[in-house]
Amino acid sequence: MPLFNMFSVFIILVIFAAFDRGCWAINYTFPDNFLFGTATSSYQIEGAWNESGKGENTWDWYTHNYPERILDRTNGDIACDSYHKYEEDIKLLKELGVDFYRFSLSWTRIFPSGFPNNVNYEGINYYNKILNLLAANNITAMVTLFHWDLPQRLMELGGLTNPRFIAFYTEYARTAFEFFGDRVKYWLTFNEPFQTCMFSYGDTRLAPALGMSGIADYLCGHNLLKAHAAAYHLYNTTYRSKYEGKIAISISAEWFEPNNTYDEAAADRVRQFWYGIHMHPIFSSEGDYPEVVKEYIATQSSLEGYKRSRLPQFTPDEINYIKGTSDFMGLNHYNTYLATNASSTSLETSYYNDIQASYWLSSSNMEDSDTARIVPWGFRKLLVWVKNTFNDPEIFVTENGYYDFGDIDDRGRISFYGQYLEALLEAIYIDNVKVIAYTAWTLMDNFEWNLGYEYKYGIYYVNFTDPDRPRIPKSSAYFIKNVIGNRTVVSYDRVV
Ligand code: GBH
Repeated sequence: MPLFNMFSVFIILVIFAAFDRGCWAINYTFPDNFLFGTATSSYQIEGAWNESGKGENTWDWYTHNYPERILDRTNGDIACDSYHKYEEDIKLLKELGVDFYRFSLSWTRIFPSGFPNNVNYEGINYYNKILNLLAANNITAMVTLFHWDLPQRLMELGGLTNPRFIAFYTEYARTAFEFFGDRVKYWLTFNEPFQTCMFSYGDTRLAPALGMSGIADYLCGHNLLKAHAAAYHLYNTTYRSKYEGKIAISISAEWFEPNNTYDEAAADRVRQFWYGIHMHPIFSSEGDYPEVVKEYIATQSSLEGYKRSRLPQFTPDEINYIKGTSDFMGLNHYNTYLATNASSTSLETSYYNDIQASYWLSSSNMEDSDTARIVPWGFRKLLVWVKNTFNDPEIFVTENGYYDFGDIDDRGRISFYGQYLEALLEAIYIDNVKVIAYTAWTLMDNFEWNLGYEYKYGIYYVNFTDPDRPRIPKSSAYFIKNVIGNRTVVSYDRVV
């Protein structure tokens, strides 16, 4: 039948055209209640580092005292100047059509010394203005309480390694709930325990760069989990009935793929050391650290001559106190690594020796590594792993993004977002993972920590040489806007 033949030819053409467009051919649509947003953090965008009563935090201190530790010797003194330009930022959000905006509070704007007395009302007022304007624009607020800018005075007391941190943090959280709770639908207690502890206290990559791997990182994580649970319980008992918000934690989880089939145990061990260590106490039904993490650290500690494990122990009460303290799982995801078993005989105390495995991005060439940096199947595998390992939690993707070096027509970023969103849809529809929201990191180019301003993750370009810090939409901003508007991943050439 000629009609039938024409139809077949048409279908084949459609399939070829789809593959030609980078395989975004599945055409799933996002579920009706699925949410889209973008994210930023206080130190990375606000600037105004010593204005209106704000106190010094670890990143002010670190960048001012050790400028050479930042790739381009810059800092967040001015950054995107969002302290003065928040109205413009909210216009961008409106333009994109996002459901929510994830941003963080600067602790020392609210308590300049870090200690929970003497609230700085100018700081409160700044966040009030943002929250009111978001509400006026129908944009839901998602607020991170702690995105790395710790009060410097608390750092001098040992920061997160001091158990007293828990009480100071809880009072800070209480103040935030009191002042802002009526307008915040989603709270995140901490951004990324792994980066917060392993990179800042273990390694020397992020402020305060203590470099006490295998000791300070575990102490930090231990207190972080308790502080998180304390804030959760406080919200749960005192504020939830009044404000009906949700409270959770954001955990960064890269995917670790075995390099060889026999490396599966090693790859899973790396997953457990990177994020299982912080997920398991909160999201598993038994609570506490993962067995494999406890076992490897204990063995290694004893070989190194320690009388007890370097990993602190939770009491049974603490295990119960921490278990179940997150209304959903906030997940930050960027890359996929390959992992292999690596038995180390070194007796040097280090987080990395404890793991007895090594891992790497499959290409180390930063300038030309899209095949290594765009690995959508790794994202999908991660989502499935989380579903299977932690009783199928609701997953709120709180960050996902891609850096380049500043193209306005940022096709690499579009390719990244397109493919990761497709993978996410496959996880929802094929693997039945409960993914409820997606957050693009980040709204605009900003201070990328130790990498300064050269590495850019924004979907809006910011001109940092212009004192006015103008924001310009990149191609990816149109792409994201289109995804949100159409609730499906629309191919690039139909967007720009
Ligand atoms: C997040 O950290 C942070 O929450 C956020 O503040 C930060 O701006 C964002 O990621 C981007 O870094 O492996 O060579 O491709 C997560 C740690 C470290 C993840 C750098 C992405 C990319 C480097 N990030 N990594 S590479």
